[in-house]
Amino acid sequence: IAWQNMKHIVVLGLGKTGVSVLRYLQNKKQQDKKLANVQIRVFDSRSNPPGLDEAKQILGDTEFLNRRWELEDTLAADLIITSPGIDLREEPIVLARDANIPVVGDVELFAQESNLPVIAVTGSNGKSTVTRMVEFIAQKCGKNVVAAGNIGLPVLELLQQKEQPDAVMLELSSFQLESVSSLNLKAAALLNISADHMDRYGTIEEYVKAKQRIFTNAKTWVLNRQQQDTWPHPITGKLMSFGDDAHPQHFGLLSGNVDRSSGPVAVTYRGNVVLRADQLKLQGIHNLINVQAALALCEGISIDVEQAASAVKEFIGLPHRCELVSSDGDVLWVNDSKATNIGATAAAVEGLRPTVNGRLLLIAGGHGKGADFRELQSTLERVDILLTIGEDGPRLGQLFNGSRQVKSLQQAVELASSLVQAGDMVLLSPACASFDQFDNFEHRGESFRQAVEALYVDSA
Ligand code: UMA
Ligand code: ADP
Repeated sequence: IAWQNMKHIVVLGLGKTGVSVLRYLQNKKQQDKKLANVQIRVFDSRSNPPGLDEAKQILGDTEFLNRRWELEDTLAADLIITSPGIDLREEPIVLARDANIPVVGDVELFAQESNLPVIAVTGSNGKSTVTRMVEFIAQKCGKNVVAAGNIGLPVLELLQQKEQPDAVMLELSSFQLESVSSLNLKAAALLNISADHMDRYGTIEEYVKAKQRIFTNAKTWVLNRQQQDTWPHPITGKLMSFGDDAHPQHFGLLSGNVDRSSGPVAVTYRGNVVLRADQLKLQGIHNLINVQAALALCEGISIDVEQAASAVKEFIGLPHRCELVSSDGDVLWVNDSKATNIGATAAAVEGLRPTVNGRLLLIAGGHGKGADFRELQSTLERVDILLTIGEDGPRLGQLFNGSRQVKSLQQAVELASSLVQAGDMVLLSPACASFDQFDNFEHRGESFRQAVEALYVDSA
């Protein structure tokens, strides 16, 4: 970024990212006199933008415009910094790019301004789990590694802190990766691809391409053997793959029997067992996959694999991801509210089904983000009862004989409780975003937990 020639900077979007960008720019202006006269304008089109109160405290001489940005706004800039929620295909942004005005996100800005060692993960599902897992392992192994990015802490905030970490573990969304080009990574992982955010991408190929940008300047490439069609070509870094099978050089899983029917029993590295599945506090094959990716990333910042494998045993996972919220009445109630796409729900059903003695009752539906639910067909065959909620519930229900649409999540829980018996599992794994009925996935998960708790309070 050519700061010395800078006169006008335009920041698009307030929110968490916009606030972190403003803070960074204001500090930079204070530290570098040559930037004192740079004019910063921040735009947000929503009537009550999320970070406004915080932003007001740091605005300084920044101009805040509570309106949609037009072409003349973007063309007047020497640098445009966008929030991930903003679609780069918008005309004022496309035309500014055509006019050679640099358009960057907060992650690209961080990449150009920081020398910290960084490792990163992307994928449709499991990013946050792997991010927190790596942070947990590293801390247990005596390294101060901080998680940032899509996980909720905008990465520029790290540069404001006095004490710098040993390394940064970045969770990156496809939105963030769209504008990243110079991020140097010690190791980068692409966990998996399943259709998501199809309202923002024309084709699945475009979505995959955005994700693959994570490898642009990465030393070690951590890739999923079960999805080789998503691998970038050519592979120019050191390949370290993971998967649900055994592998002599890379990470892998060991099965309990030869035909693999009993499922995996251990994680292996270069053919040697480093961790037994029953030593983990996490459930499901997808988490054995996540562990492999986390170990590979840790190796990228020189954390010994054996030591990391020992540390991960204590990791308890994140709330709202296949989280057991109650086993009262011998019925298992599992909150997987974070399953906002088909891939996550498929992983939950496939991963949990073998652990259920009785029937599996699934509660799903919400805002489908343009997804083609037919991809869930084979997963739904493993479900015994389907209750649907939300605006796309009926579309999902069409795929399942005898499914029942209910108005609210609370009603779904009440109906479920009248249908289940000891040994059954009720799984909330919506395969949809939550905005149609809730503030966010946490709100949805909490509502589920409360409705379940109320059942047993009432019956006590
Ligand atoms: N805005 C407009 N006009 C628009 C769109 C947005 O003015 O057309 C404004 C919004 O009013 C908002 C601002 O732009 O004030 C910024 O919005 P944002 O959606 O980019 O949100 P942030 O608060 O900056 O949060 C973002 C990520 N959000 C998205 O990518 C949508 C957060 O990921 C991330 O934690 C945060 O940066 C810190 O890096 C959330 C997310 O949902 C968890 N991510 C998606 C996902 O995981 O599926 C990708
Ligand atoms: P992300 O940050 O990518 O959204 P999370 O770790 O928050 O990922 O998990 C999101 C959802 O995906 C949860 O429902 C979780 O159970 C499921 N999940 C976690 N890891 C995987 C994986 N490796 N493959 C498929 N689904 C997964």
